[in-house]
Amino acid sequence: MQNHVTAADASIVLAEPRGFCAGVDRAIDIVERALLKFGKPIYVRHEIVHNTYVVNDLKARGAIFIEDLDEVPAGATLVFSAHGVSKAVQQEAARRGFRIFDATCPLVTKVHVEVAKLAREGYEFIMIGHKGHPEVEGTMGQLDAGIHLVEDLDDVVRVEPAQTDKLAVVTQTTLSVDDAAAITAAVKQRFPQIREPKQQDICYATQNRQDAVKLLSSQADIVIVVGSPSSSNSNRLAELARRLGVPGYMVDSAGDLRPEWFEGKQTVGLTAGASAPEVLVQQVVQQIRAYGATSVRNMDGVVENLKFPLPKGLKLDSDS
Ligand code: 0CM
Ligand code: SF4
Repeated sequence: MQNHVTAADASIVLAEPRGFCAGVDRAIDIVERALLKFGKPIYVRHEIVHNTYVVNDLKARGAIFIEDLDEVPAGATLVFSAHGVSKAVQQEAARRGFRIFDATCPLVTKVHVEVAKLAREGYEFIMIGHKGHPEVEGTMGQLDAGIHLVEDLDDVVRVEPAQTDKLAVVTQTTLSVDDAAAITAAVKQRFPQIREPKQQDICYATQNRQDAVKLLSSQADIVIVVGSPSSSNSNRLAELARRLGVPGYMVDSAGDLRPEWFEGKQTVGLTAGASAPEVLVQQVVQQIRAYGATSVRNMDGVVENLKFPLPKGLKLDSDS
């Protein structure tokens, strides 16, 4: 027991909301139900959500995570991850005759639908997002051409659409709300006629977790974010705390915590990305208690009640 690393009577403040969002709940539920209904193995294209614990748990229960459809045998059951897939992947999977369940978050699908609809009307797109992220590949891959990625303000200066009469902007769902607003403003300055979505593409879960970290950072001497390195939305939370002048660290599990981070700290803020399970948050709480924190309280925050319906074909006998 490493007592009194923190200040005497240090407290832990838990952000609200934190952790699983409706899209992650649904995606994990789809893999679990597929395992129960069809038996193992169930193939999953890409990590179902970007979390090491979730992926390892499903692996142990018979899920096989792949990146390339060549790795999936004929006749297999295949789940697309919450981040979505390109049209090419969708079509190739259908061509190969797999039994497919699409765990793409409905809020990502909404962006895909908007892109396809406006493209039919002759629009080109500026997409704000992180290069190489599977959601960006999936959304850009809704079209063969005419969708241009910008990652930062420099890219906005460089981007060259073929025409500017019919131009629309779309974003990845899990960006920094503030960065996305600044990049969108620059895009609008360069292309004043550009069409914006009615509602921003950044999802409610990303927005709410960032709002909560802003509040948490005003109360805490350090902010810990539970999340895996590949998780965009989790990274944005730790980055936000640091931008607000509070030391912010992301940990995949309690084992990543370092006692020296907590030396003399009075208030420890704790949150979790949309793909990080609460069990890991509780293990982190236990470890910070072992460093000397004596109390835990929940911040006030937005209550999330959203629940997305499952795709057809996954009803279980145990469902009432
Ligand atoms: O997009 P991001 O990297 O944040 O994904 P995640 O799996 O960590 O979070 C849930 C989602 C989506 C889409
Ligand atoms: Fe959907 Fe947002 Fe959750 Fe991603 S973070 S799964 S877009 S609700």
